[in-house]
Amino acid sequence: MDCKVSTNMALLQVGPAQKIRVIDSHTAGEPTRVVLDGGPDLGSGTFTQRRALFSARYDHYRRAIIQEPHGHQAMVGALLVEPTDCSCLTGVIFFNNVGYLGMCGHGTIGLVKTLQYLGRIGPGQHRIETPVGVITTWLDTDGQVTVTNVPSYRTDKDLSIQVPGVGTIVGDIAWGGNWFFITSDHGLDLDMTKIDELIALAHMIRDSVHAQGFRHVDHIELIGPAANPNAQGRSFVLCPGGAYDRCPCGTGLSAKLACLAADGQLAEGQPWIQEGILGSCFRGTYRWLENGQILPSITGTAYITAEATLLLDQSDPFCWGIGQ
Ligand code: PYC
Repeated sequence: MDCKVSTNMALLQVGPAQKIRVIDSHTAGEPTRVVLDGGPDLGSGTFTQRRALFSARYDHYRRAIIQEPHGHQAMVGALLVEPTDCSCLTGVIFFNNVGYLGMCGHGTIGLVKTLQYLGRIGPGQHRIETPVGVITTWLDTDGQVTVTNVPSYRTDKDLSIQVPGVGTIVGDIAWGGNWFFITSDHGLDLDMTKIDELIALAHMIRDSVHAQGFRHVDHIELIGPAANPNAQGRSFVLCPGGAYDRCPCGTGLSAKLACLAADGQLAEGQPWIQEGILGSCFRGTYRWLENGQILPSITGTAYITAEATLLLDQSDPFCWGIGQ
């Protein structure tokens, strides 16, 4: 069969496909897929109701958009929805290979750059509604995006977690838009050459954190020294679906800032530059709120990598994704 014939046959086969239009980007190495058209209609309820509806009735869209063969484990999806707060440019619900996120720092940076790429926004301030609150973004003329996140705080300090086969690991639990167990007490180098060990250890820590009653913790953040002399720390973050965050994790950095602030190790307004496992950096600062929580701001940038139309051919047994 010559190439021309097989190409034509492929075109014939995709005729009845359902289409989902997306823009892909990466923020410091971590991918985001913004859904422009063809996603589920979640109605006009509260964000909690809409996220619950997404999960209960339209979870197959999440799987089709993020899982193989259209996506991959590390990708975070961003479904644009009408905001309920009219001061917001848009609402967004973030999702990944296993479920739904409260907030996503790198995803927000990717979303802002995507909206700029589409010509929908220019430099300046843009508010965005998420299921965990309204965030404020600032798109700079140099392409950097600063995300002023939801209020962040630490709930537990110096928790001793018994990890079978490893020993006791001491760390904190903090909220930065998602829940994190954060520890420097892991004994590993945060280096890509150790990625398999890091993933394995973080999984064991997460199982033990859950077994000790902290089931709400969905991300594990290991902290270590930075390689870059301009950075103050380096992180490795295990995401809920088992992928490691390629970037320094915006919500993880927010949670880390809450711990640094509570320990008096970082003053209000002072920058904390955190590297991720690839060596790419986010810059974080915070200000105190009257209730003792902090308001973190995270700065980074993103690059557009694709404009695509996902084709969901209903005769393809994997068109709604591989996996749960
Ligand atoms: O940047 O907040 C973040 C994030 C969460 C999960 C992956 N990245």
